[in-house]
Amino acid sequence: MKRYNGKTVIKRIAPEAGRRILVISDIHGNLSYFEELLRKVGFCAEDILIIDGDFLEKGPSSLDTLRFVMELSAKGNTHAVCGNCDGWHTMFGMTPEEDDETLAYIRYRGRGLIWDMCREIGIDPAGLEHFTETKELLKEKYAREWDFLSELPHAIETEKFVFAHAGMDPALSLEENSIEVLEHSDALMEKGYSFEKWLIVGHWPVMLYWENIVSANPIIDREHRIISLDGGCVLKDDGQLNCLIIPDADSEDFRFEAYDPFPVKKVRDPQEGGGTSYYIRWGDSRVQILERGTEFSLCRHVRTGYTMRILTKYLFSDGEYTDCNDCTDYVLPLEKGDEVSVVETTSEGYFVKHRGISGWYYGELE
Ligand SMILES: [Mn+2]
Repeated sequence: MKRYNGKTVIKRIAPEAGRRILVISDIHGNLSYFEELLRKVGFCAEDILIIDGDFLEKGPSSLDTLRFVMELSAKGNTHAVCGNCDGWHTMFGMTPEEDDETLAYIRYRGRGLIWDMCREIGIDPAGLEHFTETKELLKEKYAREWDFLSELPHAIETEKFVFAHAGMDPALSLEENSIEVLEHSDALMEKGYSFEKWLIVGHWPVMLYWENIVSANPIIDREHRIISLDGGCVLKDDGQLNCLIIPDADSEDFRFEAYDPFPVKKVRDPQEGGGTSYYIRWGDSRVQILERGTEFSLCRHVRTGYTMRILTKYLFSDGEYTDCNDCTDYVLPLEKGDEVSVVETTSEGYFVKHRGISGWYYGELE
């Protein structure tokens, strides 16, 4: 694959003092989350908006999201960087054999930019045998979109900040970093890197950095000057879309807002919470079912031996092995009157989020 060939492109901007810089990453075709979040932060013409990559794929409306990002960018105060899910223009440099691989990938995903484009012009990707001819047709029909994607920088730099989708190697200058490192470094915060300028990334859902609890809030690491933003919107059942708010081009007084679509309710009974808990997550989600029930099943996490009751609908099996969606048995400490957003309502209790942290609540809601 030639996905990451080519020269690293850096865009430099100099935001004027007094303007907010808003940063959102990993929208993943979830246009409604994006629009709601912009409303929530009061996005306006005075703000600078950085879209920190991966605005496409996985969610329901990639093409509409792309068009909205293009529309915002045309106004001059929005700047997008390319993420590993956005660079579809690179498919035009590929061979017919590679096109078949692309088609297999598109089919495996079942949704995304290419599906949206094909559907719009009346083609069903599921009915295609080869992709090359369709690819050429898409090239012609969507010239504006390809131009926009191919012109996206791989990072944006200001005097104080670097915005890249996934990571950076601090031993190299920004230009010397490869496109692959900028767009596709996994688990950046586990590498032990420190940066001179603040590095602001998405890509790796922030909850994956936690051990026993699930927090979707941005992680601000002042010692190493890294901010990690991806709240797992779409990818996690309890995910959210985060917006980092930098109040001024020079400020380190970071704040954030988040949007998720879950109904907000008030806690009626206080709950102490805490205790032993574990977070079973993507990439390490193999479990053994000890006792299968219709609503919950008692499971043992294979790697750690930790046992947890998991919603049966979160379990999936390939016949041989069973895995599960991300889940935790963490019990949230809550006060009467606390606002929580309700992710799951079960016969035993509610799986809720309180200030971005997910867990169980066993009392009544107002
Ligand atoms: Mn990504």
